[in-house]
Amino acid sequence: MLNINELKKYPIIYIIGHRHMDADTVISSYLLSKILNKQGIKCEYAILDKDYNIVYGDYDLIKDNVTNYKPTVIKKENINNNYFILVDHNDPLQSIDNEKNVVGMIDHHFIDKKQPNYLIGDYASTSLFIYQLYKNTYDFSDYEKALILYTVLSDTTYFISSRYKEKDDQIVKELNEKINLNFEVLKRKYFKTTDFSIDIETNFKSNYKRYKFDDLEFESSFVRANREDDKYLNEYLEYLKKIPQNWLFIWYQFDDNISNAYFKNNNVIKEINYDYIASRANDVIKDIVEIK
Ligand SMILES: [Mn+2]
Repeated sequence: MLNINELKKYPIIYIIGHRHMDADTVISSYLLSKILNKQGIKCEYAILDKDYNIVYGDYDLIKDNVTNYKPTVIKKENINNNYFILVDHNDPLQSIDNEKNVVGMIDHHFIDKKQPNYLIGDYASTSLFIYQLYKNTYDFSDYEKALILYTVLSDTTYFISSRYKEKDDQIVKELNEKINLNFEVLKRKYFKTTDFSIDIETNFKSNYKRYKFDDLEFESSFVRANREDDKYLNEYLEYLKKIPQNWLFIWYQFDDNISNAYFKNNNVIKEINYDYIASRANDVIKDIVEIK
């Protein structure tokens, strides 16, 4: 758990997820602020005034189910005067772009550095990790338990991704014991592949993140395709060839459950193929850091 006495020193702390928000970023920031408020820490869940849009794939899931989401909006020019806890990412590059005002972190992505008050858990979603950390000290409501289950559905693409492990499945069963969400119904309603009628510039940047590991810096995005969308793959690879920066692009295809990762580094593109839906954070990024 985060060190409460340490955090009580600050007049107010803003809890913030990554840019281009998904369900886990939205819900983790919301939940952690409720939990820490109960423990006597003054904090609010927040977003920045720029680039804090919700990703296409999670838009309806969030709009329909996170009914009371009203984050505090922090202006970019006020970042330096405030303190932050990062959730669902561990590199300030993906949010406030300022390391020294970070006073805590809870995340589930690959990290190459360790610090006190930085909690990194090997769980399917950050919200699931938060539940595991605080379930004995905080009384999660049924509404909050449902929110946590949505984050798992989103972060594991409805339990298909390699990110979803036996340990996660146990906790999911525990969370769903009483509320009985029907995951099949939710998948039919909310699981969306990429809309390939939209222009390539927009789609190519969907699920965008920036990464930096030592001297290796790159941007990344992915699309979700059906088998019949595979005809567009070449167009996307041509686009990847043309952009100047280092880039990791992943083509997920959900009829055959395969992942094709294309990593462009110093203008050389390397391809890694997976015969499963490979988690960007936990499989692909690790492989890339090794092969670079
Ligand atoms: Mn997440």
